[in-house]
Amino acid sequence: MTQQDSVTVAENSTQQVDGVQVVENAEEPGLLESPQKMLIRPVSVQGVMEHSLQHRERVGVQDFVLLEDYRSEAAFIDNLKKRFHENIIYTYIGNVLISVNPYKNLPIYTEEKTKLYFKKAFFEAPPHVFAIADNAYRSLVYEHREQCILISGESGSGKTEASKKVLEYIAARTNHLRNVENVKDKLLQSNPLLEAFGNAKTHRNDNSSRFGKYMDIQFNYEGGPEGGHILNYLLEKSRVVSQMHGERNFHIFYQLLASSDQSLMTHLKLQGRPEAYKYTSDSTSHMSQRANDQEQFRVVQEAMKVIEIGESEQREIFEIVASVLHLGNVKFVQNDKGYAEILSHDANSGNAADLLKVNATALREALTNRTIEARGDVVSTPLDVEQAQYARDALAKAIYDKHFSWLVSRLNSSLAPIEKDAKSSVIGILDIYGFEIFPKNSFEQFCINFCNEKLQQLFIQLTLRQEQEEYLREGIEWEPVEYFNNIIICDLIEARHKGIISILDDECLRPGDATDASFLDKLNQHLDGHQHYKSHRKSDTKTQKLMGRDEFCLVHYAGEVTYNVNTFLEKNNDLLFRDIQSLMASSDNTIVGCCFKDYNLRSKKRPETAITQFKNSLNDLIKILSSKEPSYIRCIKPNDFKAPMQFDDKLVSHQVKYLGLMENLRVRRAGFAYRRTYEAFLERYKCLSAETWPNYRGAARDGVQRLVEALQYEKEEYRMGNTKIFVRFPKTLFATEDAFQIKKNDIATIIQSRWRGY
Ligand code: AD9
Ligand code: MG
Repeated sequence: MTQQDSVTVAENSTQQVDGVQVVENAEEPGLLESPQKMLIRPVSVQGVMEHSLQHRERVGVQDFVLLEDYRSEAAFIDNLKKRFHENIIYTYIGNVLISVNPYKNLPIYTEEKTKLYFKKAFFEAPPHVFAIADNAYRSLVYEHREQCILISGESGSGKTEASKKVLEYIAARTNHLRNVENVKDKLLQSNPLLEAFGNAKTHRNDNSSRFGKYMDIQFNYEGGPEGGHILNYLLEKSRVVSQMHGERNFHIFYQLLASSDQSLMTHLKLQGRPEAYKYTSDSTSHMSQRANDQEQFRVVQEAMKVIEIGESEQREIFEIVASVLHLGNVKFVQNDKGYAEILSHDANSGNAADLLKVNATALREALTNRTIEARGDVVSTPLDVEQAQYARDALAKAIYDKHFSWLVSRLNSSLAPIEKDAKSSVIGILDIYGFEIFPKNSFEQFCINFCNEKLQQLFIQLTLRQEQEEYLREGIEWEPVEYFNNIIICDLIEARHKGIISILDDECLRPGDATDASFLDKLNQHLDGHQHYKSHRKSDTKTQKLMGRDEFCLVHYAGEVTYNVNTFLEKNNDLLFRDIQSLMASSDNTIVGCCFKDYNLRSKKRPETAITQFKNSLNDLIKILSSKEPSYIRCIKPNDFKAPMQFDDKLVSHQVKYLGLMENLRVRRAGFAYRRTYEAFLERYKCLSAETWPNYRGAARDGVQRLVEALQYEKEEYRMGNTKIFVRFPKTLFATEDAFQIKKNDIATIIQSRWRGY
């Protein structure tokens, strides 16, 4: 920030950059900029006062703890909206960053802005994702505390963009260090690669991540990045075989089809048009995106090179992607016995088999028959057309899903540090799906919302813990805060015997006539009466009247969600017929072989259900996160139209609720609204007392004590901690700030007079 900016608020200006309209945002100073710096451009007393008050009127407060009416959601939203319209998308709640998606390029990530955050204390510069990144980096390097940055928010709110900014900031921050370029390149290039395979265009986001991602950046003792590790969660594999109208399959299918590499296309037996393939034919918008897909394919190939995925591996990856497209086109006809058959001239199954490097006849057999072992006898039963289609789609999903996990592990082996430093430490970044409430919610939403309950639980524990620890460290008496603890909902879902997951697993493992309906019956039997569970049987509230007989409702911390139980059992069982599994395990495509090799035909033990696997990986994640110091970025989507400058109050209010922001603010404000180190507080306000200005040489704590006495703070308004002053009410701070603005101007006028030679 220039010195001029720090006194005056820049007017908005519009300019063109690379054909994109960018709007210069109104600058706001950090709350703790040094007064000397602010003296440079004197303005009239009236002007300064107006600036100070007007500034707050116009752009709101940069930390919600400074809101006078902190319990009012309307005031909260009003503050967000004011800032949003001034192109200020970041605001704090203490050390939590709230980010509102601007849906346009703002010049706030330039090299100059990046440098503004280098080695800055949290409140020395305006709220920014870079401040979060810098704070985490400094705590890691100088205080040796492992960090994690948790990013949450609904689809399209800007989580992935924020996670990329964190990574880019860290790359820029470590520019001066030796031998890190290669690692940084790999870390940065992992994004376009994973996005190609794991992201898709949805109604809510043109580049929606369809998987959860936790990435560790590993640092050596010098603070240089030395490697990384990625954990992936629950890829939305159903997208491989069908998408909602107007949405797309994963980007890579279209990118590959748009490739201009003719020899590759011939090798993959692809015709080059998404409409020709069942799995990619639903989307209506591919023509306009073809050029972009073509360009992105080059980006993906480039990323693969950086990650050191060689040509033969690349070829195998594309063979898998192409095989899925061919599989989708495999057609079944009903033979005279009523069973499914693949016509002999159907080239699709042959193409798929060739690319998957399995025997073509064996593939046809596996797609139309099912082998069952019953009391020691192995019996092969033919499938009807519907069953065969199900088997084909299940295979396509399994291949894509397993190959995606393989890709992540391949990335990990490339990102693994060459020489792991014994003292290496990590910053983790979590970019995971936000809470989902759709008109119709299924198994996937159940998993995602369960994940969000767990993260909310962690958030509550850690925020309260941090707050409590700070009070303890500072020797200030802890004032207990009342809050809603969602552990009751986590238990409802995952408790060992009567939890929803265990009831679901019991039904999935029960031999005989278990169905989605019998699962729902069990839920109602065991959970009716629980304060967070509602069955369709009781219809005393508005929501329940709308509930169908195949639905149940959970009262999540974020609100009520009604789930439809259809396909819960099937999705949780996630079965692939054994013939298909063993065939894939025999593949000569090394990746396919590797993906299915764990399948053990002899094993009597059932594989874990989908939800149990997810629950276990989630609990592992919570353990990882709990061991680190967290920072939070809460992302908000301002409208449903992917449009700039539109702020939909109702939509935002909904997100403020389900991100638990009011609760967060209440906890943060329960004690003291504002706290700063004695040094920082004194540095800014020392001019307000004759005892500390112009020269003060004593201890900072004593200086602050004299200052607050001079300012006539009441006893109830503040506490003196070991290293910080705690101010209870925003109005106390604002009065001090206003006094400071006036004083600063007085001094400026005096200096100005001297310059003029008076
Ligand atoms: V999802 O849950 O993966 O569907 P995200 O990750 O929350 O979702 P994403 O980061 O992909 O959303 O942002 C959606 C789009 O909003 C981006 O493609 C950008 O076009 C736009 N966006 C998000 N953040 C910013 C920003 N800070 N500046 C400009 C932004 N545009
Ligand atoms: Mg995303």
